Amino acid sequence: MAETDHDDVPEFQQLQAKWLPVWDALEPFRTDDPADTRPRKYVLDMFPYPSGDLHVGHSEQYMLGDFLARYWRQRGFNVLHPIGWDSFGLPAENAAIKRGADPRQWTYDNIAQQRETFHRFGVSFDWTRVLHTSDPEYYRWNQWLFLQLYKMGLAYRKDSWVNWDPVDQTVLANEQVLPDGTSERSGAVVEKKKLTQWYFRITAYADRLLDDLKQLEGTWPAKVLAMQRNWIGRSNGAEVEFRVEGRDEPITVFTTRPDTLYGATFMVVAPESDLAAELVQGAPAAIAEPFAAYLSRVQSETEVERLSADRVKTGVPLGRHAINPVNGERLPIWAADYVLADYGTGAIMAVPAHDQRDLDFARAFDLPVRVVVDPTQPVTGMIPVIAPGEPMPDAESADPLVTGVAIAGEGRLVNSGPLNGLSKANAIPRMIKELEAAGTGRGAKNYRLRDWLISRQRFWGTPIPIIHTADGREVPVPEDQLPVVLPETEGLDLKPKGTSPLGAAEEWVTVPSPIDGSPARRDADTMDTFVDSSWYFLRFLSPHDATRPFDPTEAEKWAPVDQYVGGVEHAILHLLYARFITKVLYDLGLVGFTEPFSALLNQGMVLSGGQKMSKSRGGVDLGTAIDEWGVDAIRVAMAFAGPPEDAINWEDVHPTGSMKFLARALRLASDVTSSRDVAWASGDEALRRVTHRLLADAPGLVESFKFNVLIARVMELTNAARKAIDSGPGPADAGVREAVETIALVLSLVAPFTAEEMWERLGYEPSVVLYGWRKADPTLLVEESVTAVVQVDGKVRARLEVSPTITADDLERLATGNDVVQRSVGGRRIARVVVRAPKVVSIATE
Ligand code: ANZ
Repeated sequence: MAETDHDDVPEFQQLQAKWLPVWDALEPFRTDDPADTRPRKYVLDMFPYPSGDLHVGHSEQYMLGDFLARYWRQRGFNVLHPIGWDSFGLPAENAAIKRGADPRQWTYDNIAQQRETFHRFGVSFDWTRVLHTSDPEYYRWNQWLFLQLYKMGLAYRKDSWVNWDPVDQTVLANEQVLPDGTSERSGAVVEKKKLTQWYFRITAYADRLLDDLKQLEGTWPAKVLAMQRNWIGRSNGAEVEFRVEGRDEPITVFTTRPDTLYGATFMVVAPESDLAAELVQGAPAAIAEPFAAYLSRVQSETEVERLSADRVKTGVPLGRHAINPVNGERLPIWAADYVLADYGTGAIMAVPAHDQRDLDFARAFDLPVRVVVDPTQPVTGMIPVIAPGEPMPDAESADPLVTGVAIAGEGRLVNSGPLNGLSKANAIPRMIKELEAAGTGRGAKNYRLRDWLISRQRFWGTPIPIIHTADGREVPVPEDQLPVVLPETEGLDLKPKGTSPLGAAEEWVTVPSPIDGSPARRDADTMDTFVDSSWYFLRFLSPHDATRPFDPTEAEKWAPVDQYVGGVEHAILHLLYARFITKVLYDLGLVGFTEPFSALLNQGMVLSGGQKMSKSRGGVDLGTAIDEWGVDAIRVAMAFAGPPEDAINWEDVHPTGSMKFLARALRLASDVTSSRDVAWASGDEALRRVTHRLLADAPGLVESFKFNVLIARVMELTNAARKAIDSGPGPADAGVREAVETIALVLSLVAPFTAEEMWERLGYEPSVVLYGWRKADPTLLVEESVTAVVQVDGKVRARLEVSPTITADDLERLATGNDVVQRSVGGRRIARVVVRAPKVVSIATE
């Protein structure tokens, strides 16, 4: 083995060149042996998008998945650890447009490059299961999935206001619009457009998506569970019907506060709703014109702007009135942008005394405010807001009209007929009961979650398997005619223009109707790529099955995924969609579980100069880093930089230090002189203790993802073994061999090339990954003692042998009771004792 001239750093490049072909020939990571009876684990990394080559920021995730896959393999499991590419999507298409090339070319060139880099990086993938979502053999099953949802009534088309990205010229799912109203993809300010689009009815699964999160508590990051909960956003309340003068149908509103119904003083509808349009129909110009002007202004606003609490309220009256069902009062109906068309029913009862936005609106337009919950009347069982002895605030100081602050809190009902005197909590169910009895309302739940908009007006995606007949019917493509394969791009203009480029592929788009053969047209839209990634974990189980999306027997064996690894940027979208589709597959009887990913690890980001590493900001290319430091040094240095959930700065990653450490570990393996048959369970005891403590602790460290601590412990053992060889029992000692073998076995999780080389030098056959984990000997785990120093007035007076886990109280008692210590204190009084268990006791006298 050649070594460079500084610090014995070996040529790790040579190790890579030596071992990669050995692994390729041995294929120790394949999982397709039907006779394999080991228990199974499925470790999955979120599959990559092929946007150019990998940088070291990407490598963190795949490295962590690899540590875990290698660990479970050593623990005796048959571990499935597959890789594939999420290879449809806009960047390929945009790059292709820029260069006038085919998106296929760009995509598959990048995949080849990433694949090569993953292979070099020594990730233990089962390379026989590679899939690409842009292959017809994959996306035909997206189309199949679409047809199943269609049959179940879960895929449908409707006209609605959608998020429009004016740069990419395509619609976006709500989830793809950032809180500031810009597109997650292009950064453009998202507009609203009314279009006919395909949706998946994910809202039908809202309760299950929410309730099943309980299954994931403790194994998914709490933050991700909270984000899923918020996104689904279930509110409990009631629907209330208000009769409208001059209209047959009532207006239904959703409210979380039915107890405040007596305080409703006006109603508001979303300006862009069909209801608003209908209510102004035939209105005089004095109403219709301001309304039209207001509507066009609202259409350019983002949802976030509209909902912002501290915004000046705007709106226009519609000249119509509704009747409050509980007291018959006439309520004027307004249109205002703070009410959204697609939340609840798109109409609200406004209760300005108790809702801040309603109050702001009432104050702006001089509408009445009526308090119906009195906060000065304490509610039994509630901690009183007014301290005893303090004067009760007079009604005036709580009047929202005076203070400008709505009363959202507890209190007793007033001005509310039969509800008077009740607490808010009691008044809500009571009001619901009354509404139900009168037939003017009912208890209801509402969700923030919207149906999933899945159609896109772009080329590089899965064609939607629907045919539109000349007489306006939509006919599903018969399943035996799948896949509907994308046409060639030759002569096709891919530039975004608001309609799908596929619509211009005349030969492709024109087909005979499956019903009667008359001329018809294919649906020209393609699917959101989140459809592709919503079920890919199942396709890995039988990736080349030409007869079905996945083999249910294989799914039973392997799924759900035991450990999923990926970025927190997918905390909402991807995970929610995969959870939804899994439940649909469950309902179809195709899988026997309802959650796809039993455990989730979110790796932290790799930052460079304090910013997320990316190509454009000069991210460090993984291939180049491998050339410079070698695979193992990068893996060790990244893992050592901190807990995997935390962000790490590339500036704190020191592969050169890791190279030196790995060189030292490797040198140990060359130095061991005892033969392979030397008995474990003998040899230098101090060293054996260090070895066995590592063996005992490593599983816990790995399973709680503390790879940084694990590496520190391997370093500790490496130092101890070096000392034993150089100045202890020497290289022939059985304890030395045991220590070095343990280093190789544990290192094989993080530094597979070094570990493999060590293993060979220790006299074994490749591959180290085929050797099992070793058990710690419990007799070597018994605690040792540590030396505690006792000082009196700054001078060391005694040394005590104590347990490393001794408590401060016990140690103080031992120290002050010690003869020598008592003698040196003499007759003086002890002023202060400072204890730092288990190492120091410091006594000060007066
Ligand atoms: C009367 C009321 C009185 C309300 C009160 C609140 C407090 P969450 O919790 O988010 O579900 N709302 C209903 N539909 C709306 C829409 N399309 N756009 C804007 N706001 C809408 O909020 C439910 C509450 O938000 C509902 O309860 C309604 O106002 C408002 F003291 O009704 B409430």
